[in-house]
This record gives sequence, C-alpha cells and structure tokens, in this order.
Amino acid sequence: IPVVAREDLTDVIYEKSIGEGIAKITINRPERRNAFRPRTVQELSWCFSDAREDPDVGVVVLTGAGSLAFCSGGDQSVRGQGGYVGADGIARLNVLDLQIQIRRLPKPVVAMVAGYAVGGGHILHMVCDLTIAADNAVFGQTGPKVGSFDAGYGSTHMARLVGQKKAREMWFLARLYDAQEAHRMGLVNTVVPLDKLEEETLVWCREMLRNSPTALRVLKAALNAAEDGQAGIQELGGNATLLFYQSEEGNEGRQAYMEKRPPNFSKFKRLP
Ligand code: 2NE
Repeated sequence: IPVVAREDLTDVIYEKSIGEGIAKITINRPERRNAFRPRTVQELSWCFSDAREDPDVGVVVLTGAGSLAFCSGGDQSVRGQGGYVGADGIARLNVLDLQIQIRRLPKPVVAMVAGYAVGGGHILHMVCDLTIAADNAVFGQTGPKVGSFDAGYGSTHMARLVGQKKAREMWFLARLYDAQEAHRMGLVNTVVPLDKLEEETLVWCREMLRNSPTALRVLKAALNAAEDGQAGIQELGGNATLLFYQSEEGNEGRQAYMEKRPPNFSKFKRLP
C-alpha cells in the first residue's frame, strides 16, 4: 500500500496508507526494546493527534519496531525523581496523558504486538481497543520489580479485562505470560504466527473500516463510559451532541436564533 510518512520524528515512525484509512504508529527504539522516554511519548501524542484529526483515517495501528518488542515501558536509564527526564531536564509521566488520548480517540486503535509488551508498554496495549498478538509475544507488568506501578488504567482497566484475581496476580507477582496464556486471560483478541502479524492486523482493520464509523465511534464511547465515570459520560454525551447537530431538529434551534425568531419545534415527534 502506498504510504505517506512524517520524516522528522526520531523515536517514532508515522505512516498513513493513501486511500486505505489506516494510520500506523511504530515506536522506533529497538535498541531499548522500544522503551519510551518523554520525547517518544511527545512524538506518539503528535501522531495520535494527527490520526484523530485526519478524516481519511478510520483505524490506527500502534506497534513497535522489530520483532523483539512492542514496548518495554518507561526508559529506566532516564528515570529521575518524579518521572522520566527529557532533554529539558524536566521529569514527566506523560505516558499517562497518552493513555487517555488513545482511549478518547474516536476511532479504533489496534495494538499489533510482537515480542515484549511489558511495564508501561503492557498498559499501552491494554488501553488500545484491540490487540493482535504474534505467537512470540510476552506480556506482563514489571513495575513492582523495578520500583514502579500504574495505579490508574494500568490496574483498574486490567481488572476489567482479566478479572480481579488475575490482575492482582499480574501486578503482585510481576510474572510474564506468553501469547496463548494472554489470549486465555482475555488480554488479547487473537494470536497469529509472527510472519502473519501484519497481514492479520490489516484484515481486522479492513473489516472495521467497512463498518459504520459513527457506530464504532459511539460504541467505543459507550464502552469507555461504563468505566470512566463523569469523564466517560462526557465523551458519550459529546457524541449525542454531534449527532443532534446533524439533525433537522437541532438545526431548527440554531436557524431560529440566527433569524431572530422563536424556534418551532412543533413538527418534531416525541418518540416513545
Ligand atoms: C523487556 C525485557 C524483558 C527484554 O529482555 P531481553 O533479554 O530480550 O533484552 P535486554 O537485554 O534486557 O534488553 C536489551 C537492551 O534494552 C534495554 C536493556 O537495558 C538492554 O540494553 P543494553 O544492556 O544492551 O545496553 N532495555 C530494555 N528495556 C528497557 C527499559 N524499559 N528501559 C531502559 N532500557 C531498556 C527486559 O529488557 C526488561 O525487563 N526490561 C525492563 C522492563 C521494565 O521494567 N520497564 C519499566 C516498567 S515501569 C513503567 O514502564 C512505567 C510505570 O510502571 C508507570 C508509569 C510509567 C512507566
């Protein structure tokens, strides 16, 4: 598929297939098993923002460079007091904002996982809508071993995915799980041979792209809302407004205001 790519990124590769509706974001630090530093997260955030704003993009794929790792979490070599330290000397935990950005993106985000998805990298795949795993994938939380934890989505969303007992096991023992075990636990949608990973991911993406974008958008918001409290309701409610603005009834109010006349909603039925 012909692609357009943004060239000035150092830690991430960003590609968009022309006319296909798929954006692919690749964490590109294979020498560190695709661990993220603040710059990596900033670049990822830019890419997700572009994929959100581009009306030609319908599905986003997040992956890691090479076949050894999807992402090994925060780069421990730049971990300082209060977060991960970037070129500006400031400590950040900006991956937490990235998690929210992925979750709130009104298009499906698919994690395409080969190799290790551990620590903060494991959480990134969990906040994606779907995970396609290669048979060499390995999943787990390492935080308690390296003096870290994610008590946000990394814990609470995990418990929704795998259940409370298993989530406590994953975090308290910090074990690693192979792809088949992750599939049994409900952490991933399917497991495929490594050499079929990209091909299978494309099949899933194309299948979603054939479906109604609005249906997928509102379903994602609804599934989020069940977990996200007021913020989730706000997201779901925003979709109701978006749809209402597309209706004749919604436009009668705006039109009347602009024409300085009282609105006439009498022709709109009160449905049961
Ligand atoms: C990922 C894993 C299991 C891979 O093991 P292996 O044996 O395949 O590779 P190796 O030799 O460990 O790693 C290759 C190189 O990548 C670096 C290593 O230090 C090594 O460098 P050299 O010795 O060749 O110079 N590397 C790998 N992961 C790194 C990382 N996260 N930071 C910096 N360098 C890394 C194995 O490498 C591993 O267990 N990695 C550490 C995983 C980890 O503990 N991640 C942090 C969890 S905490 C977190 O992500 C977090 C959070 O909990 C809350 C908020 C934000 C972040």
